Amino acid sequence: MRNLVVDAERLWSDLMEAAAIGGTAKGGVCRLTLTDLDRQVRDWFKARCEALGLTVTVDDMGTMFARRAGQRNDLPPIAFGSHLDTQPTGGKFDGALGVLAALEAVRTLVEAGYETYAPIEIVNWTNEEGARFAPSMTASGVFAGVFTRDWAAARTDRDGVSFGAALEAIGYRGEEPCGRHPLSAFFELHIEQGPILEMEGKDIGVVTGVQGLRWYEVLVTGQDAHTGATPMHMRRNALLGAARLVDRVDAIALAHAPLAVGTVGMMEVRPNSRNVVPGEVFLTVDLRHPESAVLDSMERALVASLSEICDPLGLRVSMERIADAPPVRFDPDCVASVRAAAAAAGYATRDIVSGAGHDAAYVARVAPTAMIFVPSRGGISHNEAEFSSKEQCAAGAQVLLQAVLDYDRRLAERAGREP
Ligand code: HGY
Ligand code: MN
Ligand code: MN
Repeated sequence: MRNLVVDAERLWSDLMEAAAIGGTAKGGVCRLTLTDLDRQVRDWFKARCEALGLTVTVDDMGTMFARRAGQRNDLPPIAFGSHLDTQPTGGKFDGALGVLAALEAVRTLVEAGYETYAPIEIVNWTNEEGARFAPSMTASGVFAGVFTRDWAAARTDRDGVSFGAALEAIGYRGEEPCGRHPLSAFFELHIEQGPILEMEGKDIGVVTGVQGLRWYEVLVTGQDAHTGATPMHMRRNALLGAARLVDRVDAIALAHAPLAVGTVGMMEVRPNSRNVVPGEVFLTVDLRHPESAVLDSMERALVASLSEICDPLGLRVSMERIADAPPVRFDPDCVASVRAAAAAAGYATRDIVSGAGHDAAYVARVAPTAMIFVPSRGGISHNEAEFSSKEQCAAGAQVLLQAVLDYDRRLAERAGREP
């Protein structure tokens, strides 16, 4: 591709401007999905796309597509993007880098007057994080047929607000049925969110796949009781059971070392009063591993632990699996485009399987897909201290641009080769 180079300063300025929408005192970002802050960043992003002459459409899960025409507009677009929602104590780069690097790539093409063969589209997927509405990657999951739209729209946050109501409230429920939007390919640039690239001194991660993840919701039920007047042997302490479950999830992951991870990230203790023995606890479990068979083994151990721990304590316990995203291998042609783009730019690379979940993991079910990683300082993410440098962000954006153009060239050549 002729010398098309993204503008590092412009990208960084966009990243910092977006980070100010929901910016926190500690330098992070709290911009939960479908809140007014999400609406503000969506409006900001839409205005920037339209200023570039892009056509912005929204589907009925709120996912945004910003389109630039190519030579063959009868072809499905090559899409690239990520998400603009964050964790409650999120960073400036998780998700935003992938969306804004795509914006910068399109700006570079517009300035150069470069017309792609296929149309291209920047995508902002709704609710990648799953922090407010579980599970994560909801919109890309509906897009890929993993969840039905009605099931997703009915998911509620911990205050009982539904996804559908929140989407209406911010004015981003589009007309297009989610999933009726064929893509020629999808590329996602993301921060690694782990320590490997930095430890090995690599500039770019050529992401070959994503590990599997399963999310569960657990309810432990005992009996509210007086902390002073209730003898120990008469208690049905839901929090004691929950605490032992937290420890057991950790033990299950360690028993499937070295690649397994297991976490209880959310817990609600009721009535949460200092002098009441807790009668009910809600908690979440997040299990991950690159192999489905190991996830099955971890799940079996988790299921067995419920009665093992709760029965002796006189507790009732129920568990629901609310997400099961199997391990994903990305499309070889898309991965080859990423590799070629990184090599052309002279970056040091290594192949890597993503520890974190991403929209690309679901999109890969319906379109050829690949991802690009840049290093995270100290491997820290889902943390207000999350950081990648201006140069690292620009390197990722450059590879993203060139990977899309490489894939676009392959599409054109394939068309040229066909009778
Ligand atoms: O959970 C994840 O891996 C992603 O950050 N949503
Ligand atoms: Mn992310
Ligand atoms: Mn995240």
